Amino acid sequence: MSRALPPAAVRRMLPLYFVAGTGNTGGELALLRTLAAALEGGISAFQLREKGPGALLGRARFALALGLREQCRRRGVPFIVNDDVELALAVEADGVHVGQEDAPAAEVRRRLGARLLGVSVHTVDEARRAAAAGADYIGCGPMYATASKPDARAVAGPALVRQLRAAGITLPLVGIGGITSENAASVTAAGADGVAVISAISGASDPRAAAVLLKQAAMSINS
Ligand code: TZP
Ligand code: MG
Repeated sequence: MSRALPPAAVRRMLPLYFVAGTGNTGGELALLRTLAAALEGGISAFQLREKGPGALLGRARFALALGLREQCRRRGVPFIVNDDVELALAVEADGVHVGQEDAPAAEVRRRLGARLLGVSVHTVDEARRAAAAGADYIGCGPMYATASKPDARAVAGPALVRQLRAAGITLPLVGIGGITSENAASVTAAGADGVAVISAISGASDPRAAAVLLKQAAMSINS
């Protein structure tokens, strides 16, 4: 098993992790623009999550990923691809994020080599298995009610983060689901290294300003 980076370096990528696809912004151009603004606002990682009705496929998906990866690379921010290991390898992404229903984490770890591997978890047991499979970080949620994931599980709240930490899970960790600048500090106060958001940035009228506020809120505890 070859993890990409020491945990301390991964933690530094997690304070504000922006997740989005064209379905969240209303198209490719809007996604590229939103990412540019979010990068200016200080996001620390970006995940392309291109799924759901109308998701781009094939060459259009590849071209979009390349454009987004280029923007991230210019800023020195990791570019992660949701689920699609082939796409991640094709565009030389910095990593892949998988859920419990996707390809097994250990198999993805082998295919990725030293790229970053993130795994979504909902229980202590899933977190232990993600660690054993070689995950570099875990995402857990939903922290709060979300409209961005139709099949989201029941709200677990920051209590889930506390439960994972109390059980000895030391992996770098982000909370996700319904996070805003109002509640982000509760997630990091519970023991998360950062927050992952879709709509708080993709749905903001000023995504740059939204990112600035979210990062301040998330880091008010860990800094
Ligand atoms: N996984 C758990 S909740 C969620 C995902 C991808 C959606 C997060 O979106 P938002 O808009 O930040 O609630
Ligand atoms: Mg998935």
